Amino acid sequence: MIDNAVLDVLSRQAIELPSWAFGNSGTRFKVFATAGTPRTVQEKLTDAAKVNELTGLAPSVALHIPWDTVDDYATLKQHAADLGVALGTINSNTFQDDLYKFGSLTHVDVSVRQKAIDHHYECIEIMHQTGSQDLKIWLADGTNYPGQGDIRGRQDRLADSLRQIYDRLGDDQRLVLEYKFFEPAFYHTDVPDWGTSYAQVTALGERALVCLDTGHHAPGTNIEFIVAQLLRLGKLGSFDFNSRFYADDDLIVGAADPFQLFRILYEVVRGGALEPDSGVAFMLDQCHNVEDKVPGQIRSVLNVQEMTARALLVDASALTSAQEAGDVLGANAIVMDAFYTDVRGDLADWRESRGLPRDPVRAYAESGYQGKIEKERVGGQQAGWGA
Ligand code: AOS
Ligand code: ZN
Ligand code: ZN
Repeated sequence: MIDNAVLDVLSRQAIELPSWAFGNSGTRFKVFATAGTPRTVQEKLTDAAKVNELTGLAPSVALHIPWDTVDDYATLKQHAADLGVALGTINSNTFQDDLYKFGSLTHVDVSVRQKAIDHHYECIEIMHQTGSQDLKIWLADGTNYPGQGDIRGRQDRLADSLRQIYDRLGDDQRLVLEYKFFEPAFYHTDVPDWGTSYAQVTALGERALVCLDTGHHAPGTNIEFIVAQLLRLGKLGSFDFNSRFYADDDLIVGAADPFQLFRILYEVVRGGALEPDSGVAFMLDQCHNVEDKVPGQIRSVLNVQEMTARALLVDASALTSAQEAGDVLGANAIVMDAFYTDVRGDLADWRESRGLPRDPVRAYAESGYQGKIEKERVGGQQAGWGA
């Protein structure tokens, strides 16, 4: 069913894991402590490496600063390499200090804004030491009430702050700007949608791109259209994959709506974004509040792989013919045939042929790893405070 051309593409697929997925998480009502939770960034990397070992899909780990702050990033980089993974995207954080109550890169107070800019300079310095390519910026900036802030003035200050950060990047480094239409600000956010992110990054230059978090859209939004448009414009820098049922709940990607994930990945395939030189980075941005974290991450990368395989099964030339002939039902059937194809058996065979477990989730359960970390690690951390 799955031919070698599809397997060839799948063999190059890489999905970056977020270090914070391995920490304890929850909601504002309760953060559940889970046995075996990493106590240090090094232990988060160990867990991430386990996911990669069992799936062959997750060769890098995104860090969050200051959550993953260490004294010596060169040693951390080596530690990751020894585990068989690389350090990936550096995520800045201007959303948890009192200082940033009324904004960070958009703040009216020059000294607060400078602190936020300086934090990004620090992140860029870390990127030089870790060898990371991308600086990912997600801002909690926004307001809760009409009139609270000057929406337009905030855009201008954001543009100026981003300019200063962008100009500090090394030649091989990129900036990706994530958008989110609400939360924690409830009236307006300063980067609410792909259009705002696109406008801001386009003003900066070639190495500034949009980050699309699949959980950051209003219900009913056609996310695959945004993917198609950003790819068409050459401005899709990265994905934060997760699922949402109602809002930004960072659930396992593909859990809420596998068909939506398929449609997104179809546009990824259609837009050439799986090609090695496409410049599109694929990351998870998830939390595991009630399920075990390592198998949660394994399930997640497998979901992406499975839907990528199905998207690759769409018969592109037949689809074009049907579209050009105005064959509405025929065209739709071609897409649905691919979506309904169960690729799990083929993928299991393929994994086995590459020395990977047929069923990585089961292999993890049988490995004894969970019991070992539960015994060894006492007092694991909440996602976030790693330092
Ligand atoms: C926040 O909603 C965003 O998705 C960010 O990517 C954030 O940095 C990440 O969730 C870690 O807190
Ligand atoms: Zn995100
Ligand atoms: Zn989010």
